Amino acid sequence: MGRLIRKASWWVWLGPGIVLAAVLCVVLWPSIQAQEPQPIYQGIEVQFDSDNYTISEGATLTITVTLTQSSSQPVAVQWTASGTESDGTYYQETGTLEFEAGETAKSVAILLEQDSCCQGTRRLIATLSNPNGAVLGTPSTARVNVLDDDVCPE
Ligand SMILES: [Ca+2]
Repeated sequence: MGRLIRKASWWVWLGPGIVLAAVLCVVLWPSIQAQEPQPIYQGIEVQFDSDNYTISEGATLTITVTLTQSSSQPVAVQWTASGTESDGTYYQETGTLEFEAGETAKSVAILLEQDSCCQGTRRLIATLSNPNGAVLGTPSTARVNVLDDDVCPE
């Protein structure tokens, strides 16, 4: 008899408990969903402001990298500029740009070697990679034309 009563009282609590849990789920579900963390980079793209730059040798090239919208979190991206020097050696310069929260533009300054050789227009390629807090937009690759300022002998 005592055992039967204990069993009955267990059910008495379990029934309302299930109902209460179901009600709480229905009531709280929208706020639980709203709090689900979204990727911070959703919709934020990092890219060059142009896919083609032209500059004279010996000058400083400024490449601007932009975010399509500001982020509430820091954003970082690696950049690389590479090509061939006038003496034929391979050139590569690389670095990381870090955007503070709210910043949407950063610049990279690259000094282009001055020489006295006549070599015509040289080309460098600038690329963005490994974004953190954003995704790569377009353009993430840009061509850099380095104009020769030396007069070629006849
Ligand atoms: Ca030159």
